[in-house]
Amino acid sequence: MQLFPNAKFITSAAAKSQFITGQGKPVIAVSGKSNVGKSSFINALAGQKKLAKVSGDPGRTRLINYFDFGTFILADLPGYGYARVSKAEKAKWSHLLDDFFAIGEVAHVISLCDIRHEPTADDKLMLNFLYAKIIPFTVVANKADKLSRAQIDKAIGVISTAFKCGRGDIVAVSSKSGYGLDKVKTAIDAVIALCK
Ligand SMILES: Nc1nc2c(ncn2[C@@H]2O[C@H](COP(=O)(O)OP(=O)(O)OP(=O)(O)O)[C@@H](O)[C@H]2O)c(=O)[nH]1
Ligand SMILES: [Mg+2]
Repeated sequence: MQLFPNAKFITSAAAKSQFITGQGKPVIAVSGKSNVGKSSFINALAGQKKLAKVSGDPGRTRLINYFDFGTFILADLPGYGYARVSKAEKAKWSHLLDDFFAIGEVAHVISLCDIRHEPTADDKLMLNFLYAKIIPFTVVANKADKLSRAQIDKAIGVISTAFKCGRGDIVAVSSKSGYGLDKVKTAIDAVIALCK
């Protein structure tokens, strides 16, 4: 299933000067800790296997990768919270992200977390950052294929408590099976409609 057909890779950005601006399309960023499945999620939305690089090796996406999704630009942000990354690398990440959000062209953030685990301190920091910057976001709880329906329901409760948001602000998905991705499309379409 291709929820967003014909998505294309545009470019990778390692610094402010390489950010994509002025495209006349809203930018939707995908954030989340390393290995949570950001790249897999992007591939699942696009219905393509190799659009974004998926890896069992956490911390692989170090750059901001931009994709043209037709009606919007999707930015795959480098994952945070990977313990084996040096202090210098972490500082680089946080400067890159500060610059990225300071440009002010981010319409919405899809904040991915792992449905099986309580949100980490870094997940909470990320959401607090978005609250502080007044950047609207949707929480997407990935890897739902690992849980039963009842466990999914319980996990959404845990995540909403941790993030101090409503259950309705969280979408449970599986980038592997496609579960819940239709709801993400609905949320994205609403963002795009608001930007028009
Ligand atoms: N079971 C299951 N595994 C998943 C799902 N999504 C991703 N994975 C697996 O999780 C691992 C990490 O996936 P990636 O998509 O590379 O994660 P990422 O967040 O882009 O990782 P970084 O780029 O390193 O930050 C891979 O082994 C994927 O196959 C899912 O919905 N279900
Ligand atoms: Mg990735």
